[in-house]
Amino acid sequence: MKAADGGQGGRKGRIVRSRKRSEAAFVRARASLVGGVNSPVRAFRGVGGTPVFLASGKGCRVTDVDGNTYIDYLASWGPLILGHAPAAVVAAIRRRAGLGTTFGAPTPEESELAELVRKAFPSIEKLRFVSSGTEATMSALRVARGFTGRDLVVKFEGGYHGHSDGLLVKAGSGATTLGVPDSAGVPAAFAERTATLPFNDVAALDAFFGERGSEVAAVIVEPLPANMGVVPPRAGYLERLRELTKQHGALLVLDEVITGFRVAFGGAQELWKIRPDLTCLGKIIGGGLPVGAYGGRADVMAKVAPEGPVYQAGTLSGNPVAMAAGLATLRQLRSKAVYRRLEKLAARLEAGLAAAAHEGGVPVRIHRVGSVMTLFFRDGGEVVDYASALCSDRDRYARFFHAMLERGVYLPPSQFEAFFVSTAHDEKAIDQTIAAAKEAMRVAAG
Ligand code: KE4
Repeated sequence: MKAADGGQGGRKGRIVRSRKRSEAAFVRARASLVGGVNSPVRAFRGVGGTPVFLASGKGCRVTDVDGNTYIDYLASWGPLILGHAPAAVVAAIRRRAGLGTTFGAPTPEESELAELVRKAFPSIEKLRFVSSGTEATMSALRVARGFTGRDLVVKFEGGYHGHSDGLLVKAGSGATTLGVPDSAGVPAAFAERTATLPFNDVAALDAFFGERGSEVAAVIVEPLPANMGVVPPRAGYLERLRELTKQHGALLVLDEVITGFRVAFGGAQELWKIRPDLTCLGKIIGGGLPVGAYGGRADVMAKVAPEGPVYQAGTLSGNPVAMAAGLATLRQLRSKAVYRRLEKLAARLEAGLAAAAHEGGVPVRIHRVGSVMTLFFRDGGEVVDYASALCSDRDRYARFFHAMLERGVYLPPSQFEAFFVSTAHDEKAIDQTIAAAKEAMRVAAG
């Protein structure tokens, strides 16, 4: 996609000087790293232009290799609910690393973090730490298949659960069908074990379960989808999903990799009172280091090796330094005041962005739950699922993204991701963001 001209358009308020070092760093990176990045979405393909190479972060701000500073709403795609390099987390990492970084043997910190997770998520009776959200969801579905003896898994269009083969699937023709691979290298046989339904469509759920409910091992769902942009579930939708899975002996797997400890200390299941059979966690629980987790009903998790026949393992699972970072992070989230603060700041940002769009005559839809939100450049019509999210104006988002970047605000480089507010943001940073948005909306209007 060619670079958007957002940064070149409206010049007012631009503060970013040059990004020559990022450009040089990108040339160098591409010589060794595929696409110059270690995860595709970082390559700015969704917005065009050269990715910004970052040098450091502190609080709610990051600084790039050219010395430009930005107010950060990417938050590393979600983990940094306390902002960058929070003192207590850095101290915990330093202290633990000095005692040895990994043993491949059990350490007490793993039990400490597991107990904290279980306190926040009463549905998690037993769990296992892994090193990414992908590992968590992949393992949870293997356990669900092992426990039920069934093969079929259901996911939703626009739902993203990491890059394991069985989950890189999109619906074939029609909205309810056997999946076809969404990536080269995924055998059709794998994809055929995954059905894909449209999100927020109860009729589609009822029809599918009416026909094939007895074959379903598990349904995996982001209770608050954030990988098609943030699309809240309609009232009663998750409850119906819970009823149908129970009725047909299928397991309900909530993928709370983003929402866990984000929308509430106990995630979306606390907010919306849904008790799943299994939960997948990641991002925040590692406090910025690689941690994922899956867990839930003790009778289901008893299937996992070494207790049961479902194998799952990992050299760095439960890594003591990552456990220390996770513990230091979650300990700071235990007070309700933290979530009230996040709500206040995020509501201020939402209102300011809506006002900026209105002032600029730009139609938008803003979806927000707590400190996670998406600003859809959607002209008319609701965004209730993947199909309607795809109707958003990606070029307009790209112009807005670059105009904000030029004004010192770092947003996710894709219309179909989420902004995150952290406890390190304050009213001043939010108001600076809104001032930049007022100008960027004029650029976005094109
Ligand atoms: P990881 O394997 O990237 O740790 O987690 C996969 C995953 C699982 N479930 C949900 C709901 C997720 O959002 C993710 C990963 N999120 C993406 C961005 N939304 C990570 C960014 C990237 O791929 O670089």
